[in-house]
Amino acid sequence: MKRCMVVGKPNVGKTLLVLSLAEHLKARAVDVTFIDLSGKRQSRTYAIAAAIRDLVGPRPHQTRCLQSVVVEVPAGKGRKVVDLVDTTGLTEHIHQDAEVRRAMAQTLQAIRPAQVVIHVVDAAEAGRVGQGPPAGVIDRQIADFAGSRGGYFIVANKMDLPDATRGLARLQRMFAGYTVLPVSATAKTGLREVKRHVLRNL
Ligand SMILES: Nc1nc2c(ncn2[C@@H]2O[C@H](COP(=O)(O)OP(=O)(O)O)[C@@H](O)[C@H]2O)c(=O)[nH]1
Ligand SMILES: [Mg+2]
Repeated sequence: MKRCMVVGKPNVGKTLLVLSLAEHLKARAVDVTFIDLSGKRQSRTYAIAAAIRDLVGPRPHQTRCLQSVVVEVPAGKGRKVVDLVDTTGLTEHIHQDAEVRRAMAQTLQAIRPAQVVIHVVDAAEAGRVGQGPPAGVIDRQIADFAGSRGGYFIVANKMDLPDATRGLARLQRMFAGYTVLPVSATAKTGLREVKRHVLRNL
């Protein structure tokens, strides 16, 4: 099965993007498999709305382990099965919580074998930061680490918020040479383009 990883800083909307994408692909329910740090798997079936309620939130590090959602993507006459993998937010500092540190290491290890890596950045935040860079050191590092091969692109999320348009332009300048797609996981805009980019790289 092809694997598509969704990575980025905490709170940028990775989990909501995965679930909105699953919904866009006409999944009515999602089987979420939680892969804990010892590699043990536990699955639960959610209606999309319930998954959003339980798994998305303003609290950073709500996602503590790899969460995998298997979706079928219409491709030509057939369908492709894709494992959408939601991950723990990456930060540049060494996190005080050992469980979060291990979850970050788990994320980094899973990036290499993935066919597609979606790097999510908060466009509204990028538009607000004044003179500073529109994205953090960790975003630069993710692009350097995952962007050197095919199948990598950036999602500028939260385009429904004020300042996001300016943020998008700044991100496109900072990440010149990479594809940067404007999306709102909340308003469900830009998802068709994301789907096309995922399919193109499978
Ligand atoms: N306005 C807005 N808020 C969003 C969007 N995507 C996510 N959020 C909010 O950002 C917060 C973090 O979302 P979540 O998916 O848990 O982020 P994660 O930590 O990257 O997985 C939640 O309060 C979401 O409702 C978006 O496109 N627009
Ligand atoms: Mg999350």
